[in-house]
Amino acid sequence: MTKNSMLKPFMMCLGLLAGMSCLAQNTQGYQNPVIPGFHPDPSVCRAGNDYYLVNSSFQYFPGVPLFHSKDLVHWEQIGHCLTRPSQLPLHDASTWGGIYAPTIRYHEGTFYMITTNVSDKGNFLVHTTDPRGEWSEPVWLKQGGIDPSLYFEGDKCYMVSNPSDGIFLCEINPQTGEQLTESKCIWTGTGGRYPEGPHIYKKDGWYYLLISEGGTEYGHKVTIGRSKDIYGPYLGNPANPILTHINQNAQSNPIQGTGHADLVQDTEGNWWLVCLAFRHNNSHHLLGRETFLAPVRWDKNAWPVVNGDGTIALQMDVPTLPQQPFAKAPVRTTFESGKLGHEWVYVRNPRMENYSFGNGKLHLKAIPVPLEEMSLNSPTFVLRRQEHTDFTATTSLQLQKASAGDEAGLSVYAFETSFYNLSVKQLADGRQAVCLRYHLNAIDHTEKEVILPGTAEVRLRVAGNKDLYTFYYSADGKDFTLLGKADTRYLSTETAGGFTGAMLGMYAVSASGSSKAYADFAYFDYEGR
Ligand code: 6LW
Repeated sequence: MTKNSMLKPFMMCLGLLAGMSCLAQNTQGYQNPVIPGFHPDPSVCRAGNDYYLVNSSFQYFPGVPLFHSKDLVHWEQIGHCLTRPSQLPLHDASTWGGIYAPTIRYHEGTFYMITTNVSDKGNFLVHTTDPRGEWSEPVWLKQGGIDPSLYFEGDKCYMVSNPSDGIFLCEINPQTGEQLTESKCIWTGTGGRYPEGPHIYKKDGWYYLLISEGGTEYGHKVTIGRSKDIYGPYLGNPANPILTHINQNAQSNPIQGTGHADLVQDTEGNWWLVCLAFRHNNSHHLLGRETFLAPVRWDKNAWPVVNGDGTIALQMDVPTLPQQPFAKAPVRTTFESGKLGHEWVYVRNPRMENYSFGNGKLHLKAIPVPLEEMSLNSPTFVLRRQEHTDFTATTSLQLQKASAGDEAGLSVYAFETSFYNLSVKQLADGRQAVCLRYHLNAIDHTEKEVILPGTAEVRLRVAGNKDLYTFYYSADGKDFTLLGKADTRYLSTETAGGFTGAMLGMYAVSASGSSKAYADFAYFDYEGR
């Protein structure tokens, strides 16, 4: 055997490996959901090489989380569109109120976000030239309904929404909000209930109108019509729905409720769709509606085809843009910087005087607004989304200057009617106890109350899996003691209801208005698996 012939199999092997790595680059694949946890009603736009995405936010403040991506697969939250009470009065909004589906569009250097505040004056838009900065004051719009969207063509700006059982179109002035033409019904869809979530696109001389039908539960689907005239008539795609998990081909898919979609063309000319869906466990879903991504084949003059057969998967083995992931979020939130990251929100409009920072801690003033209060009031409560089915969250707090009945702790919260609270509570005799309470509609149950050895700092922990939340505490900072377990399904959308999803938060509640109680939280750890 010559030296060359000995080297040949080695070289072939190298060649094969190189080929494989080249294949791997073109077929990188990705994991759905691309934005996990309560992130419904996604809308996406492209500005140059950058992509921006928004979600609905209901009763939470700030409103409309805003994400940025370079590859449509990895998303980083860069802020919120609605950061001031003047943009987002939440009155007595609960999970069914506040901010419904938004749309984001980029036109000639300006970003527009249009949405509905169902607890206030309805439809409005805000705009900015710097999406990482402040957005404008609301520009209020006359055309009603939910799910407003914008379509720009030349110097014209069109608005669509669903004021009644159909999609209505009008022309507006996006600077003043003035409605320039009469609202006209342009499509009612294919007969599914709740035709909503409309978006208009223009391609190959056709106006395409993408909508959702069937409602946001298991019957959800995405349909599309097209017309040569923006005012219609729109002809439905004979292959509608273009995305749904309602049929046999997705009956055992862990993803259900696919709908409420938006389309975007990437820098390489390929089309993609973002949509909402949920991941269920035995027909219960806990994390709310999440944001998913699917590739779209959209040939000239043809109808768009979503991921081949109109279904999506958790593991998507499809080519993507060159992937540009962001650094993983740290497990620990500390409070030294004196401000909270973009993942933290409040229920309704927070009373900021009840939140402060000192000695590296988050200082929460206990006020007599319990988490179950459904009113204009905002409890002292700061929350983040539960983004993983399996997770652990831990915080460390000290309740101080408390009167009998005052408490502070860690909440696993669906909304006012449904939460589990793990707290440190002040007793009448001056001692403190750690307490596990279930609040599930008419059921209000204290599962366990354990007297603490003193009034020093206490660590509280909740660990979640698909079936159970398990609650622990530690009075010595070393060993954790099991306090109790609770079924996840009571906080699920199917049981608790709601448009949102499970949240984890730190709170402080006083039993009376005269208390001087407060709690200092040293950190908050969230570790998803
Ligand atoms: C949203 C509507 C919907 O406005 O649910 O699933 C409503 N789609 O389009 C609330 O998210």
